[in-house]
Amino acid sequence: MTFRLLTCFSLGAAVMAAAAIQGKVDLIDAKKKGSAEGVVVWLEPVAGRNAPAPAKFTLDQRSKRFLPHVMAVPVGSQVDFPNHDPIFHNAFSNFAGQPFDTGLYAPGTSQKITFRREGIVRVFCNIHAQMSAVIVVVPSPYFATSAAAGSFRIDNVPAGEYTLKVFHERATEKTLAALERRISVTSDQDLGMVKISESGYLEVGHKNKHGGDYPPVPLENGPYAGKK
Ligand SMILES: [Cu+2]
Repeated sequence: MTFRLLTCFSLGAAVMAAAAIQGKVDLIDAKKKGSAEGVVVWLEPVAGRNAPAPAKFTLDQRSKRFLPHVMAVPVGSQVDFPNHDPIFHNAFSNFAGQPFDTGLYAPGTSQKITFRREGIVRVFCNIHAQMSAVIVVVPSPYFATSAAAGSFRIDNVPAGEYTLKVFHERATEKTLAALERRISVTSDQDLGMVKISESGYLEVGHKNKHGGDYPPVPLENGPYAGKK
């Protein structure tokens, strides 16, 4: 009997040690209603740090787009940027976060970058002004990216105290800072609706990697044309 009780207790503790934290983001005050996809939510332990468990990720270049547009990776992760188009592409960032530049690379080839610092990395292509992506480098293994309907779920979160943090591309830093809150994880938890205001967000253009303007017609038909 004692043995059985102990077994039950251990099992219960094991289940509680890996909780699922879920919720839904709701984008409000938007100038035009967009998809709720691509909001990154993560949990940072209040005391100490949990090793972020770096892994390999892929950010595709396809039809002159970066896919997915927003991606979260733990610190130390490697991101591959395969070029699936018949033209040259580039990937660079010169914003806060981690600056990098892959240089131009040919159709069917790939470049990879390892992100060693947490932060928001805004990624562009030096030839195509319309290509952009955001890599959110998080210092924690507990993160999720919202689906189109806004739902997110972070699995395998050990019991403990955490700070909940949120990144949304169309929210101001002030809005995002105000959304930070402390949560206690003891078992599976539904955070309910996380309302994120897009008020005050201004879309600003970006320069090419030299800090200059993009030419009105991409240079892809010139020296950067791929094999036809
Ligand atoms: Cu490009």
